[in-house]
Amino acid sequence: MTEIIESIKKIALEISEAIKTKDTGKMDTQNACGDVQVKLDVISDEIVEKYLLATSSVKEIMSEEKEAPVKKNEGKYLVAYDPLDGSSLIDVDLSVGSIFGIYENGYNGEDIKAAAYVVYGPRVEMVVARDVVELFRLNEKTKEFEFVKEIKLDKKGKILGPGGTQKYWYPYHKEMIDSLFKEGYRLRYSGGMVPDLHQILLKSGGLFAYPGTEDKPKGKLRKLFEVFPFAFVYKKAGGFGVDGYNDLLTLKAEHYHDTTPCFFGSEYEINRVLETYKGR
Ligand code: P6P
Repeated sequence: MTEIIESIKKIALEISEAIKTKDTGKMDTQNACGDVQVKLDVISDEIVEKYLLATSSVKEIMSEEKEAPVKKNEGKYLVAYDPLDGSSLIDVDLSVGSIFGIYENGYNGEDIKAAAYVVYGPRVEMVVARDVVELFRLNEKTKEFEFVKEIKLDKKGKILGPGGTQKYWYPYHKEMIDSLFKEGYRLRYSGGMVPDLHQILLKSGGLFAYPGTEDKPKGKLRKLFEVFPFAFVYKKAGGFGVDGYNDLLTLKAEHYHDTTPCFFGSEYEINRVLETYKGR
């Protein structure tokens, strides 16, 4: 596992350099999820593949950008990753990220054994979740990731990231979001899952919601590459990740690019979600 984390540090260094120097333009292609690709999506995916396939403990890699996994004849772990999540935000200079789920024997929620993500923002930061959740920050001079602190969520927070197209929210979901704002929650939503969830972790609490909607009943965010890794991080940080009804890590992936409604946050906010969705 340590070997994979060390490879992710090298990946993060190379992607952060690419973001600063490479063309942020769009391709005329779509990825396996149907998202329009930017050139940096392809470049980042190539960087991840290079390092993970050279990591002996990695048996298979599955990219959000691809239809199928790349398999090896050695190794123990399966790594599902989103090489550059929120890449469409790069050309407006907002923070983006890379997300890694480290699995064993399969890609269901129960199979995830560790998770990591990288935020490419004013600073490059990396969070690694194994038994605990650790924050690292890139020292731009030494090019080393330095340990900063362990991340723990409080039982309640103050910020709220309400994703999804509001026009298509179910009425009971809208009522819940409105009631939280009436309680004084502050709107914190950039459209980048990685910085949005990183902010709630570093502010020690709150709620991020990407619900099922009338136009997308199964939500938008992908189980293997986005949802299960962050559900693992939040759980290890003392928070919760649910689909409105159940712990996200009890879910199965019906196919590589399966999606689910998802809510990540502290105890108070997640209890509100479960109360709202109960019986719906
Ligand atoms: P919307 C980025 O495209 C992404 O996959 C996540 O990073 C982000 O949380 C979500 O989509 C934003 O979606 O519908 O608000 O643009």
